[in-house]
Amino acid sequence: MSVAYADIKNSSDEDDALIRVSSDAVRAIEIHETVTSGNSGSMVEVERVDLPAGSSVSLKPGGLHLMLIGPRDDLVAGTSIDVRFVFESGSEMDMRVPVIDRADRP
Ligand SMILES: [Cu+2]
Repeated sequence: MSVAYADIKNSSDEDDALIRVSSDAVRAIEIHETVTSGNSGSMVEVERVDLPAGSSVSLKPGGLHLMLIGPRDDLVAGTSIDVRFVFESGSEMDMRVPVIDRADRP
């Protein structure tokens, strides 16, 4: 399982939310959040990431991340994939994000 991170900014003056992420390079992408309790960490899928007007959110190790499900064979750490972010407002954003192998550890 591979993981990817990105910084997402809502530069409009309307509240928005990230609701879907996809890429031709993988079968599916889930938005996960790493939840740490005590010494152990686990991941939960999140349905949406709220983006109030003018705010930004960083997908980073130990927090929100993109879980790449069913990657192509040649998808390895160190490469990048084109990812489409779809927002509640209907807007879409294409971004090239680096792939990190098994970085879902908390
Ligand atoms: Cu995950």
